[in-house]
Amino acid sequence: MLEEVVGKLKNCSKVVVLTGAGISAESGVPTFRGKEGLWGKFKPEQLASMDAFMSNPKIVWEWYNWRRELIAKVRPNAGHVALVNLENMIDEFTLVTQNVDNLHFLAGSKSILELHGNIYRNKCMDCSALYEDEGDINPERIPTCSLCNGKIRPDIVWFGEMLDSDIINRAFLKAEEAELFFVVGTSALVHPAATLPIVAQQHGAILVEINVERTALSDIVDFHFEGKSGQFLPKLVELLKEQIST
Ligand code: BV8
Ligand code: ZN
Repeated sequence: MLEEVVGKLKNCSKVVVLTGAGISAESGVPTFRGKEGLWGKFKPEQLASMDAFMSNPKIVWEWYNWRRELIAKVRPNAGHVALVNLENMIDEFTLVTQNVDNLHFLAGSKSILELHGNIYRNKCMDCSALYEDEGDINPERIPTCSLCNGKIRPDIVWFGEMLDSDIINRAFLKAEEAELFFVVGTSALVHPAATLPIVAQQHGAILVEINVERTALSDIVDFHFEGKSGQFLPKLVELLKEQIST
């Protein structure tokens, strides 16, 4: 199965990889919907939504500060690094991530489309002005925007919020052009991200899923590999290197 995928991959020039929280799990970042997942303790609506921020900005900032501290202590894992190596071997490679943990950037990936924002970026909740160097926010004294006095919030896409139109449009364009589309470490439950692999397949892409369990996509993908991305992706890249050198 893997040889078959790599045999196709070596003849592809347009490859897209969509990642979710699963690719960061082996770095120690909790996923959202797993047993010990983030959503286990909290309800997404309670924390990752504008209503939550409007009604209780303090608890929302406490949650994001807690996640920032946790993520600051972890490093990219072999799965992130394998995607950097893959990017250097493919003519037109696009990494689309749902993750906000900045680990793909830290690993060295270049062409990243961050669909749901970035946990280290802040913005004004009213005029969206960016406050990148704000550092950690004190939940007791949330700063306000110097332009419009709006409260500063994480630059993350919450439930019910539109994604950045330029980013999501580019992601769909790349999905439509893709010859091979990998879906790595995502439960494929959140839209519009989870629509990307479907659009790719509708436009002729081969769909390859890498996950430790079956997901909402598993019945329609062309190849489903059960395994940890940190173990599987390096193997795939090694095999591709061998096949390209022969
Ligand atoms: C929007 C920010 C337009 C918070 C997040 C139908 C169509 C369109 C929209 C909707 C729809 N139905 C409902 C909606 C609305 C909603 C949605 O999709 N809801 C879902 C839950 C049904 N979508 C939205 O609200 C989006 N906006 O649609 O705008 C609009 C606007 C107004 C009105 C209507 C429409 C906004 C979505 C963004 C939400 N924000 N995060 C934060 O992060 O702080 S989403 C959240 O889930 C995370 O960001 C995460 O990225 C995302 C997806 O989760 P996963 O990454 O997949 O993580 P999960 O834990 O679920 O799964 C991990 C997987 O990894 C598992 O499969 C596991 O088996 C696997 N795994 C674990 N370890 C490993 C592994 N795999 C490999 N190796 C391992 N080692
Ligand atoms: Zn403002």
